[in-house]
Amino acid sequence: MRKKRKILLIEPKYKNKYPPIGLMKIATYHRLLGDNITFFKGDIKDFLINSTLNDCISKLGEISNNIRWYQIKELIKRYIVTHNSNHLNEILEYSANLIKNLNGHLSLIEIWLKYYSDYYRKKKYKEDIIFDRIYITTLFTFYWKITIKTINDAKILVKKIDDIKVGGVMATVLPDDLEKETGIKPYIGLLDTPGIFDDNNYIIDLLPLDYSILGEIDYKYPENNAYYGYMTRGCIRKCSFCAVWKIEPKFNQYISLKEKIELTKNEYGDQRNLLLLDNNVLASKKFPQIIDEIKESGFVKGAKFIDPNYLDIAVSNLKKGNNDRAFLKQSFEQLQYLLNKLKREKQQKLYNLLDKLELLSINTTTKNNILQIYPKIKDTFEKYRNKAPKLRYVDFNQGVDARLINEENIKLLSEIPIKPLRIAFDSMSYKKIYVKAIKLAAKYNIRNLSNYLLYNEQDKPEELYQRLEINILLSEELNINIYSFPMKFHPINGEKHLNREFLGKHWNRKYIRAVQTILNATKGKIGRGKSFFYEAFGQNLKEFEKILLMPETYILYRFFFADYGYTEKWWTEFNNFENNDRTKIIEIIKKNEFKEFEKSKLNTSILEFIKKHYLVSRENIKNPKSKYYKEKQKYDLLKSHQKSHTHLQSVKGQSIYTATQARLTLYAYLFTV
Ligand code: B12
Ligand code: SF4
Repeated sequence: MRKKRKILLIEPKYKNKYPPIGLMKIATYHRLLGDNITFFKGDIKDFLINSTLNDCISKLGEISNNIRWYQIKELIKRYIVTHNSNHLNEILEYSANLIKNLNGHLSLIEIWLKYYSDYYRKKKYKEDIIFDRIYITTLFTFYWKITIKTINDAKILVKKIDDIKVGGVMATVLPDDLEKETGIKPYIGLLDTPGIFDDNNYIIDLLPLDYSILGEIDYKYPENNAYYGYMTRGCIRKCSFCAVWKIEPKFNQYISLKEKIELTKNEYGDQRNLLLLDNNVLASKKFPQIIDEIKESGFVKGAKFIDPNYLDIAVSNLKKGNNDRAFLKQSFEQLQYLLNKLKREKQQKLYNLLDKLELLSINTTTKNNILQIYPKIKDTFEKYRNKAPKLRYVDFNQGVDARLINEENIKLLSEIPIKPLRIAFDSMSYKKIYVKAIKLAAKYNIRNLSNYLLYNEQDKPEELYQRLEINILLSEELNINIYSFPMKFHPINGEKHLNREFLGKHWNRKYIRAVQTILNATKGKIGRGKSFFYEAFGQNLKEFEKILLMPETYILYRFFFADYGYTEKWWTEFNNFENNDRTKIIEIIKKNEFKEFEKSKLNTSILEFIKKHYLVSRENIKNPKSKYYKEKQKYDLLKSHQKSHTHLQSVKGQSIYTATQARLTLYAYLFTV
């Protein structure tokens, strides 16, 4: 029999919305081969300290099992990392108070604590923590630094560098740069041929996802209750700003999904939504089949989802020995859920049982004890688990191509619970096509749209305003909800492609900050609501430009600065400058560096103006000693009185959604920042 291999899957410590689908497929592949898999998201340093800490705690547990070592986990960790004798004494004191019969236990505890601290600090783990193979996924190119560091740090965890496999989006877009920095030749593109890593016939790209690995880590992906997949691959186009044609060069018209959904459902439980990452699904000639299969997989209009019994799923996987680490955690979380649901005596009874079986902390939870408690509580769990039905949605997350929308395919899309429908509006040159597409969607009663608006590429700032306004006006005219999702362009190669600092030729640092300041306050999207839009972005292009030039803090706390007269003073003073001076000021503003500009070439009135308005920072608003802080406190109080008054008015039925309310809504948004 082939030896079980130790496999480590790593996702670097960047923030991302979706789970690492590539690694989930690789996990399935190695599970099919019977290997041992560990998934980790984070820095290698954290990985090393956590595994040393866990080994240390289980050793201490062998010495004395009546101490809850996990309760002083942080203290033990601090000692391991620092070797500080104060921490050691604290742990020993804590232990002495709890061990009834000391009998040499304390010196054993001390020996092992010192051993693990030495082990970590002198990097002795180098000999022990060796994996047969490590897979590291990569995503956005602007996460370059953190990704390269993770790859280089992971080298101590393998015998030879060839045992590290790197792939995914960034690795495919920048393979040469990656090899230069790490000495590792990455895998380019998809794992869509057999025998890539071993001598067998599995095609990794076609395997179902292993959802269980997600339970091994604490990071919660914002989109975490969905089937993820592709029903097509690649794209028929080659837009200059896009990396898809490098990552998925062949356009694959149809990839079946139903069977994978069934498998996932049986192994890991039903998922609520369907999240499809297809780049250009409407380009597929098999689009009608795609829609049919989506429906057959349970995603018909009005379909409801009920959470499966997560405890049953966890226990059945524990019994099969599928990923104990993840399913122990899932069982523990479900028991905690039940404990919180129960009341009074029932709750106390369960508490006592959990206490007896050491199931009150994840660190003492064992498979045996879960399997022991399960028959005793399974009926109660079934009774109390959440069974509230929720609507299911389908999301073609990358959007559909407006140029390909027609009566037939939009009708088909309207037959599944699509929410939201995403149609990119990347340039004003597509205005006609875009408006036609939106009108078709509305005709087929698709009412929720969330549309990507690329900016900072070839576009001008005013075109962003115009596209936003078109969405606002269309929402009103067609009585639909179009969310606008402005997306800042990041190049995939050339200048500044490894960070997020690229500036489009018509853009500058200040304008980008201004747009982001408004967007941050609304969580990145602009919803329906004419008055709201005009308040936030200005009544017209002229006002929009004024907002772009406005000091950032004045944008952030818009109404406070306006109502206290600061904004007006800024604007009047700005306009009072001679043309020449105004040009100089605009140059400084666009660079958005108000502390570090060449002061020597400027007259005092310009310097005074910049200092007075552009050096007012968020800190000034938060600092109790500053005049802005005091004024703002008064202002907030006044506004909260006004707000309750407006609320009263609308309750009486005198107003539904007035401009004042729109202003207050924006005000509320802006103040949550
Ligand atoms: C889904 C998606 C998103 C999601 C989030 C993705 C996530 N994982 O969290 C959302 C919608 C939020 C998003 C946002 C953005 N995205 Co995006 N996104 C994508 C998309 C469609 C898929 C990325 C993904 O998750 N793939 C899942 C992969 C990893 O799974 P897979 O394909 O099955 O994996 C195969 C291979 O990759 C490989 N593989 C994968 N991992 C590994 C590991 C090893 C070891 C090996 C050997 C192989 C391997 O094998 C697998 C099996 O065949 C890609 C386009 C594309 N088609 O790839 C764009 C893409 C990655 N996004 C892109 C962009 C530009 C963005 C935005 C910057 C847009 C914007 N202007 O706001 C934002 C950035 C968000 C942020 N964090 O700031 C660009 C990347 C550009 C860049 N510079 O890196 C892409 C390439 C699209 C494009 N138009 O060019 N995005
Ligand atoms: S249509 Fe979309 S996916 Fe295709 S190349 Fe253009 S931007 Fe990329």
